[in-house]
Amino acid sequence: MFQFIHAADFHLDSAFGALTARQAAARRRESRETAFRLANYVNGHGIGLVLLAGDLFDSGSAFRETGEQLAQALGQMQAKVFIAPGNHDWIGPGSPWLTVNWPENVQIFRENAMTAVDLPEWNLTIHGAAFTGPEQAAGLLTGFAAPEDGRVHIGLLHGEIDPAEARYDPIRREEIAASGLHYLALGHIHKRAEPVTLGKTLCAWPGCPEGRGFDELGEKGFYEGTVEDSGRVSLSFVPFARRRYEILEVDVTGRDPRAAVEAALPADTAQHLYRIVLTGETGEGGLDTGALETALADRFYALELRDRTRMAEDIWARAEEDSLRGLFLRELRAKWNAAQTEAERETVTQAARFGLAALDHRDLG
Ligand SMILES: [Mn+2]
Repeated sequence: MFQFIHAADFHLDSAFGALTARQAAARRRESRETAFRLANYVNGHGIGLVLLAGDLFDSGSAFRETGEQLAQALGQMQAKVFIAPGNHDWIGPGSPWLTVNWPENVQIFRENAMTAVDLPEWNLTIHGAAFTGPEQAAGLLTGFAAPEDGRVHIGLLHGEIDPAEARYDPIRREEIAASGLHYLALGHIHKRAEPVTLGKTLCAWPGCPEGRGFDELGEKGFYEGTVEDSGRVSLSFVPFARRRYEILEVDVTGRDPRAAVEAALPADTAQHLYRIVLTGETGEGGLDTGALETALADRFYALELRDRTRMAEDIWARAEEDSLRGLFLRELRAKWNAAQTEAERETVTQAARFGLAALDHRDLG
């Protein structure tokens, strides 16, 4: 019996475009630390085998320093480390997989076809292959079958199962079922998938260990697996992200917006990145999102407020007044009714707020 971890898609040196330059730099630094944290985990939990299923770098020409840091972190692992490069970190001229001096415990699959490495101490064979270009139209598992030799067989690949387009190592379910593998460790899909069993092969994507934007939400991490002598593999997910991206919708109708947000927040948000979408109805002044953001800022690592509120009905009710205000509101209400999209309605609502504020000589800030 032995234990392994299966991680993928570190995407080191990602741009983190949604953050300020200072925070983006900090996040890049933190993402490079992920591998060192992983080394601590591996050594602290007696993990002997580490499977990394590609896209560890965000591009084929990652900063040399980033490659060297990863090499250093992997070298600290008291484990055998296997890497199958993916579509972002494909093997080619200038690639860190070729230019960096990788430590002895690290083995990188460099061929564009399945090759095997035997690990007799565990009666185990690891099979893997590399992307050698940004796309891989031919499935790397096509035609593969592990020998029936009484050993445990594990596959390591970057790819997708039954995709609509054959661009990133298309793997067919039947091919997995026919592979004879006990476990197939996959990378590429950033959202963790529940493990599936096809034939006798268990396969899974761990997702990325850290979210990089509001399209990579929630808890992130890796899989930890146990392989019994029979070849039976059991998996559990280990949450590992230092920071999470979360989107929270808060209805502020009839409430103080700050109190409504604070009531909706879980206890531990200070390390995380939140987008809070404010919904419901507000008074005619609307929300002062700037002030609200300032008031809430120190509860988060980063906060983004989105105002999706609409003006309360009674504001529009005054459209019947025989006044400049009534005339103005009637015009806007007609536009609001004719609006085709939520965005257009929002624009009209904003116009009503600013217009009413101007008519009342109020300052909207
Ligand atoms: Mn990928």
